[in-house]
Amino acid sequence: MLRKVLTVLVTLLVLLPMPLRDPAVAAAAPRVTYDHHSLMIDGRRVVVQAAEVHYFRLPSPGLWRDVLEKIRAGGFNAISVYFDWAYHSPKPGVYDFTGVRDVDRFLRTAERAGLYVIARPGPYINAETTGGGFPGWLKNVPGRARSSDAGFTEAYRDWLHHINPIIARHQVGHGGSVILYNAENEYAVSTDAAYMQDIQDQARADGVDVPITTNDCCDAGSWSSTWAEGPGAVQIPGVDDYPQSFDCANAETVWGPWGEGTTERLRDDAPVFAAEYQAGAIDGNDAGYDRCRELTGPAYMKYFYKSNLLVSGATLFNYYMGFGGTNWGFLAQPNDVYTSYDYGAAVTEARGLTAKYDEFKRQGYFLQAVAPLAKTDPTAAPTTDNPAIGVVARANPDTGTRFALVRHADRAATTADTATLSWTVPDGTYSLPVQVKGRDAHVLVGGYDMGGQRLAASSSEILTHAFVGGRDVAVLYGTAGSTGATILRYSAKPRVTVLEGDVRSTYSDGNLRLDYTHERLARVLITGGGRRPLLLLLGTDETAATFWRTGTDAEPVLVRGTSLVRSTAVDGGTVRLAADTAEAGEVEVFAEASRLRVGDAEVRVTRTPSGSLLGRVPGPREVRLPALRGWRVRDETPEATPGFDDSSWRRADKTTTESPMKPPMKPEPGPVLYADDYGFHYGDVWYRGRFTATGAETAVALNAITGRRGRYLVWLDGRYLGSAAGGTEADADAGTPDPGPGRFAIPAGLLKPGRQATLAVLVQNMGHNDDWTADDNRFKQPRGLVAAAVEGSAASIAWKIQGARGGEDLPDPVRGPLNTGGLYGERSGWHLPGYPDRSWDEAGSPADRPLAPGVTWYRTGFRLDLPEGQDVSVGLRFGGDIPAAARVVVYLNGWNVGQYGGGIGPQKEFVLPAGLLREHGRNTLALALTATERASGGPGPIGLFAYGNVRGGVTVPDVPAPSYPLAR
Ligand code: IPT
Repeated sequence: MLRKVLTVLVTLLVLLPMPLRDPAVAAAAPRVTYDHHSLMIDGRRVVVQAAEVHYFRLPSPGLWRDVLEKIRAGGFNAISVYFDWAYHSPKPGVYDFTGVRDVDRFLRTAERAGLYVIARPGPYINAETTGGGFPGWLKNVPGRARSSDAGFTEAYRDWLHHINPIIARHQVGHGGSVILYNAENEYAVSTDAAYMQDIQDQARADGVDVPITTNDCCDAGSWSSTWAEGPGAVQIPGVDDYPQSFDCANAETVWGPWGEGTTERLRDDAPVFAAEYQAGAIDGNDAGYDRCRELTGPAYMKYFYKSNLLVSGATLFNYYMGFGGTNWGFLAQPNDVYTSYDYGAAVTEARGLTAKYDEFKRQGYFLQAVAPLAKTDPTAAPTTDNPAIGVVARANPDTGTRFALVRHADRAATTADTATLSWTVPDGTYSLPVQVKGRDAHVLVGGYDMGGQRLAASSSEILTHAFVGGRDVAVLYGTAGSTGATILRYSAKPRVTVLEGDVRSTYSDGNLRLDYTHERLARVLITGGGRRPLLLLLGTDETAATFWRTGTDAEPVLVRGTSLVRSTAVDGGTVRLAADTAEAGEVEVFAEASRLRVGDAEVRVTRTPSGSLLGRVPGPREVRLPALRGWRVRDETPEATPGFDDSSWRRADKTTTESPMKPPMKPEPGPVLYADDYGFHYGDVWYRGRFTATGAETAVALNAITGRRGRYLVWLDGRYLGSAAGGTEADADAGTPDPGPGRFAIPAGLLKPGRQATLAVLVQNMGHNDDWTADDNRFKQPRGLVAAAVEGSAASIAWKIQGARGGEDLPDPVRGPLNTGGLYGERSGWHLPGYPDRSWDEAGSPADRPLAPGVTWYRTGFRLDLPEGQDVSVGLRFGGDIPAAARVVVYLNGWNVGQYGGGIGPQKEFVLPAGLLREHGRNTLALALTATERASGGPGPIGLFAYGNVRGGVTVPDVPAPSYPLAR
């Protein structure tokens, strides 16, 4: 308590002198508060339903709006966002928050889409991003990362003082929608309380005034609970939970191997917070993300999410991921992911909506519509006459509203079971038929003031309800084919008109009981009985998902049909929908209006017996994408030839390093060859080593650490000696490089006595290890050559190194630090639009051009003019099977949008995001292909395709970026 008072005082002292701060605002009561049950915004309880979204995985600010509107329409009222330090900082002290890094714009877009924000600036974020969000240059900073060591402290404070003010000005109460600030990430692994406290102190000093949270790992119970009142403790600790594991390859059999998935309460004075709840998976086994989507599909979501809601009483949820996006450039952390970070999420990497999206919508709409959920305590459960069906219940202590979770008692059960529940709610005791078909779960509501109605109890679930057109409209649903009953209270017998479907009604003692089977969509109009009219829509899971609830509380709109309703506005009797349609079909609108416009078009409507407007909307026009022709080709790899001029390269002569792994080089103690020590942090790096030959040399023994799936290629005096796999994370733990040195025999007669010999080595860098364990042995594990010797020689080798052009001084800050590595073509701008490739050879197609060791570039252009008012999500597809020897980096208009290759992962399709892709204009595609062997058959057929095509979408401006030549 004392600490809290002090913190408040310190915060006020820090805040008061700031001239820009409106004193009225600074003095105002906090807009975001909380108690045991929930967060409160302006005193109003909210259930926070957040989807994790990473702006850095969608390098097109115009598309941020598309994705965030989809998230909002899918029943979320919030997003959770990591801010990736490495993405913004190429060099100590240098930060960029413009263009695709404009987080101000991202936060503004979220606010406009109606989404609250949980801000997670780390400094450590994990997130399968290179270095877990730590910039490459941090590997050169002394002091253990994720601790209060001095060097690290100075570095992370600088990051926080750049990112915090941006977050602070987007807080609720300051013109934005940030409601929570997440300090660090799963800091359970370490116990440096001073570090955890300092992150929070820095945030407060930078004007962060919303509650501070953190996400504790897995089965919490670590420092944030044990230090509940000590230094480092946060206000609202949260817990991460991934109960379904990441075993995408066994999607059909896996069922909760990592636990029950119920969120632990860590503090009595704060709500239960599911800080990261599994909503997809990384694809460590290369099963493909569609399998991850199956693993974490609707059955899992129903069972685990609904169980968690009712068992833990959590009112803060963040689902990881809502939209995964792309590890474009060299953003991927090497050990768990490849280019796509689709994650099997509800919204795909190509921005498509899935069955998981439908389930989120069903659950999210419910959470938004039924306010008493924000404050519940455990209560006696209804009794069941079938022990196979287990029931758990909660009640709102103020309203008496009851919630009952109905699911199999044995969570592994896959049978279909029915039961009759006897449920005592404030209105009486009711008997309800329930059915659980396989791995499913239902949340039933009783004793609820549903708009102007009184819902005594129902065996159907509530999707949403709204007061529109002078009556309540409620959408309830249940498993197709299951029986349902709904009991509503009246002071006198109401008039019941069944407009559609088969619904029987009986009335006695104030109870109107409706009995039905859930099928298609039944419609019942109930009038009189002492209440305003009610239109009850009784559907199935499937028909419920065809509804969209938009508008404001004062002016709600309910829509059935179209593929997505982004927003609605009612004015002068006309309702306007911003909607996407994937195909022609019906649209039905419940609104205070008589005319309908969808996008720019007037839609002819008729008034239905339900009082709604019914019309038809067209689908999108068909789109034909051009074939990729006119390829030009050029081999590079001049670095391998002995005469290559490397005079401008950096001499690799350092003898000390911050890496815990010290180089075993001869002569002792150096040199250090680690790429990061020379400012080359991302992509490929070249080495050239010179020594005087005797002719007695027998082999070159090298080792390189690249991260998983990396390789290195070796030439001696221009002769290709071969390649080897680079070491991986495993060795950092074991202390010895793995898989061990690559040994390359020197062909007899290649080296002449007394003559200078030149080694040339190209090392891939697949990204930096994360720092999940807060262990510098892991995070500061080097990249590049770590051991080099010539067997049979006593001569010392003079090394030079070359990586991405400019190193930490970016020649292309627009595309940023992660876009290119040190290939000759990358350094020379061959990836850029406007590069003069006319002198290159005409290749026909790269598809089956034979491979030779080294790097070959292909370039072509194509023109697009996609239909206006349509959203065509375009991808690049590699057909056939690429030889294991080949790897391709794909550049679209100069942006590195993917890495393709047999050994990298299962991915064959790459998203070409609008904004980077000129939808109306000329595009340049460049491929940098590295081969480790001769092979016939190239990367296979390459073509454009559409992941999806809808009428609607948002306008996506082209992302401005420089063409060839770069200014510096
Ligand atoms: C959790 C991390 O907090 C998050 O950043 C991400 O890496 C996620 O895992 C996996 O995608 S860590 C949890 C699995 C222990």
